[in-house]
Amino acid sequence: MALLTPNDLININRQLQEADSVVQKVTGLDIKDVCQALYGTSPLSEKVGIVPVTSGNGIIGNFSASLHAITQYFGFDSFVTDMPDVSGYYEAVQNGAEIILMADDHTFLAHNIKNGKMANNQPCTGVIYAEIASRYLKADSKDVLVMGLGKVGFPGAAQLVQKGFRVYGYDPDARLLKRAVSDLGVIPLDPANPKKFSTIFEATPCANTIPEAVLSENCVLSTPGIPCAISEELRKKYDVQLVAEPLGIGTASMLYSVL
Ligand code: NAD
Ligand code: 2YH
Repeated sequence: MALLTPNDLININRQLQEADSVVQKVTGLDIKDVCQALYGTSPLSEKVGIVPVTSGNGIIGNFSASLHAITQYFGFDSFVTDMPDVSGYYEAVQNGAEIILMADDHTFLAHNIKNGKMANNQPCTGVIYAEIASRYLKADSKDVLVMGLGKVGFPGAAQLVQKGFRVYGYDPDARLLKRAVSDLGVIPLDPANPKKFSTIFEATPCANTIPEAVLSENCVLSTPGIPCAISEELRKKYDVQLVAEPLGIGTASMLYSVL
């Protein structure tokens, strides 16, 4: 399980603003609009309690502060509890939190304690990055490439299939590739015989996962994967529209999904 680092989260507001500009350029919508279209909800200053969690590898510097900045950016009335863990949860509810945000090393959840809805970061991240890719205004076809079919990639691939895209996929884990083929009808990408795509969704924890042979000029690469799936050199060479941000877009998807 890849954990975020404090470095990933430096200047989260600027990272989110830059990602929002690319999303607008690619889809004509900002991140809030995409979330609203996806879930049919919009925030009404709901109170969000952010609870630091010490278990496992412990508190990640900048994590709770970044969630605070992100929730404010999307129009929530949020606060970080002074206490972590169970005491923090108690403090959040005592102080009127309607939605709890908290993460350990394995699960990052949003729980709306008013309506009972709960969201997990991994599928919510996959779904929104895939949705952004699916809305590329200059896409040249309904073909889309999904690299990585794990906990984030599989739900993203499912979203694209459900929207009527022809989804090509690749994962070096043969079991995961087979599941995507049998459950979703994904077409396995033959690495020995690649084709070019104008729309790519990537969700792996590895760098340089996108071979040059699949890139077309001005294609969209929508990727939550950390580190980045493409080198700066290739990004520039193909003028790739890169949607990549470490925490905010996925968190927005979680929050809108529980409203
Ligand atoms: P996962 O381990 O469940 O899945 C990753 C998959 O990538 C694996 O199945 C692996 O076999 C595959 N893979 C590895 N190398 C590959 C390659 N060269 N080509 C194609 N597939 C390859 O991980 P996950 O939970 O799905 O997370 C994926 C990435 O997304 C991680 O880097 C994680 O940190 C990141 N993430 C980011 C956000 C965000 O908000 N930006 C949110 C959640 C997860
Ligand atoms: O980064 C993570 C894990 N990768 C789980 C998220 C799933 N994409 N967890 C964050 C841990 C935060 C820490 N416990 C804190 O500061 O509260």
